[in-house]
Amino acid sequence: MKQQAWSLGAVPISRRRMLRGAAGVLGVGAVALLTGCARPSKPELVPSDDEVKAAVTVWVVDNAYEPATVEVAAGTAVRWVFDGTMEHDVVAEDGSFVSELVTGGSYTHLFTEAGEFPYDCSIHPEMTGMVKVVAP
Ligand SMILES: [Cu+2]
Repeated sequence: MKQQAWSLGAVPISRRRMLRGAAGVLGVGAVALLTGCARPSKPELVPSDDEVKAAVTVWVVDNAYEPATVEVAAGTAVRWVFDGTMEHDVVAEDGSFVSELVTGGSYTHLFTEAGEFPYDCSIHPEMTGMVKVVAP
């Protein structure tokens, strides 16, 4: 008898806790969605220069660019070949070359001006690379 009174009283409290817990989980999800949408990091896609023969190939694997640093002469192209099992992309810090997120295929960019062009993968911050373009 005594125990039943306790459990009757306890049910609404635990139910309230469960609701609050669910609201908390939903809140975290909403924040994650918002940050996902609000993330300004990925600039507009830049079409691949598929018709240009590349001077250098960079392999995009899980989770690295190999080699991470390449040097080419101005007027030549770099081709990235996607060879990982996960999606990756190539995003120049200055937005001058930006590929789609893909698991295969390739992306080519023709470098016309000398300079240093750091880039990374939009979903794997640990994936960083550098294209050094020197005067021909
Ligand atoms: Cu990646």
